[in-house]
Formats: sequence, structure tokens, C-alpha cells
Amino acid sequence: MTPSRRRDDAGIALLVTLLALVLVMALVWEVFHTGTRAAQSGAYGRDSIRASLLADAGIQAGKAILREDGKKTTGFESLNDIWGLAQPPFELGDGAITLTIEDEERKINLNKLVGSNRIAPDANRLPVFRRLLELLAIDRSVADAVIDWMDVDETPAGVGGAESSYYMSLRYPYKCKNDFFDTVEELRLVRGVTPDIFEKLRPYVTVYSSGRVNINTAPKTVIMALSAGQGEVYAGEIDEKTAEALIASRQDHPFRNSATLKSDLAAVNPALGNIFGPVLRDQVDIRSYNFHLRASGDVGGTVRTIDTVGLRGGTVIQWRYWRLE
Ligand SMILES: [Ca+2]
Repeated sequence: MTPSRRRDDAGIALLVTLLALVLVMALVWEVFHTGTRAAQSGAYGRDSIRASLLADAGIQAGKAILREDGKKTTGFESLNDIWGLAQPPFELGDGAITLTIEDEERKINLNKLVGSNRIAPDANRLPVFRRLLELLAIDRSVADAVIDWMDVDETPAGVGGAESSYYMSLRYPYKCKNDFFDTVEELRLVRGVTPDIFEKLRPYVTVYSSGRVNINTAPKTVIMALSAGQGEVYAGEIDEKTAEALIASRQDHPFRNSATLKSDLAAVNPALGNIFGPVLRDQVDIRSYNFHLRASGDVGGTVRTIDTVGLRGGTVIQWRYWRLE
């Protein structure tokens, strides 16, 4: 099937899901009018309730899109899939819905930087995280504190490490968690992660993915960081040009077969084939399982947002995180 044909099919499927969205919104509209009659709580409260309902409708639409996409049997996820297409904002009376969907497998999973027993760092994944920090112009020693936050011991690692002895000496003391991250926001508690650094890192890290990076969806910075596996021997091997070539190639020809991934990557650039065995094989994938949906409802400037992560198996979405902002 040609890329343009695939996009046509994706377009038709998108129309189907958008129709589903219209139905959801018709229901919301009904609730709006009922709510308007019943509201005793003043204009802000009423708009806030309406905005929340719109945000929820956006999430339901996103779920419909992911379920529709989950019916396919291609065995890979790419940004050409219907969930990867930009969702236009929807206007509804004096309200509007915006929705974004992204996969979590495009990011580096903080919880995979240590082994499952949380005794030692993962020798291949820690260098990738350090390289990510370097590419984002963040002090590499922040990685030491991230590892200490999770590892079971109370012995600070490297130059940037921090355990309870450090956190208990702060003005508002708390203990080192010595366990996995439950949310990405928890990074804010880790030594060296200032608000600026957190905002820089946030788009590139997750706590929900399989731990393998989907080479079909990863942003340039993550692709470049991946070459640092195996003790950083190949750290600079995926330079900006190589990563850009990979992204250009996958736009029309996503990687669709794990069995031929090495030769498919080598066809983009021989360097990618050379480091496939020692570095990439255990770190990359062509699939995604976890999806981040963020939907906002805006009613006359009152905005409510739902931020959520769902694990998809087939056409079933199981929410792993849900927050109303
Ligand atoms: Ca520790």
C-alpha cells in the first residue's frame, strides 16, 4: 500500500471517530442546558463545570480515536496513525475543546534507569539518560540524584547524588523515596531539578512506557540520546543529521518489521546499522502501548484540562493516571 493510500485510509478512519466525537458533544450540549437551568453557583462555577464537561468530552473522543486505531493489525505504531495526526480544535457554542494525543514510548522511562530490584543502575539505559541531559544542556550529574531517588540504599552516588541525609537538611525536609517514580511531576522533588530543568525534561521522560523507545515516534533529541547505550562508547554516533535523516525517512516509510529493523535502519544510514547490535537492539521498538491524552475545555476564558495516560491493549484503554487541572 502506498503512503498516500495509507493516509487516505487514516483520513476515513479519522472521520468516523470525529463523528463519534460529534455524538459525544451533542450529549454534552444536552447536559449544558440542563446544567444552565440547575446552576445556582454563579457564572464562574457554571463555566467551570461546562469547561470540565468539554474536557471530558475531549478525552472520550481521544479514547474513541485510540480504540479505532487499535483495530488495525499492522503491528507497529507511527505518527501516520490516526492518533498521531493533529486534532483540530472544536468549537461548540461559546465553548471549545482542544485535544492532544502522544505515545509514551517516544520518551525515556525514568523507572527503567535502575534494575527491577532497585539495587544498581541499568548499565545501558543510564548512559542514555545522561546523554539526554547533555543534549538538553542540563548538568549530567542530575542523573546521580535521579538514581538515588529510586535505589534502595541511602548512599549518595557520584557528584550529584542525594539521599535522605540531603533532603532532611532542607528547609522543608522530606525523606528520599528509595522507590520508583509514580508520576513525572515527582522529579520536582529530586535534587538539582529546578522548575526550569523540569520543564526542559518533561517532554522527553515518562514513568509509563514499556521502557523501549518507539523509533517511529521518538523526537530527535531522544533518538540522538539512544546511541549512548553500552557505556557511551557510541555516544555521538547518532548526530543531529543522522537523527533528522531517520525522521525524514520514517515520515513516508515507518519502520514496520522488527525482524528487518537492523537493515532498514542501515538503509537510512550505515552508522545506525553498525550500532544496532551493541546499542539499539535492546532499547528500541516499533510499537507503543501507553498514550498520553490532554484535553482542555474553554468556556468564555474559563479553562479546565484533563491530563491522563492510558494503557491500550487491543481496543481496551485502561487509565493509569488521571488529573483534572
Ligand atoms: Ca536511594
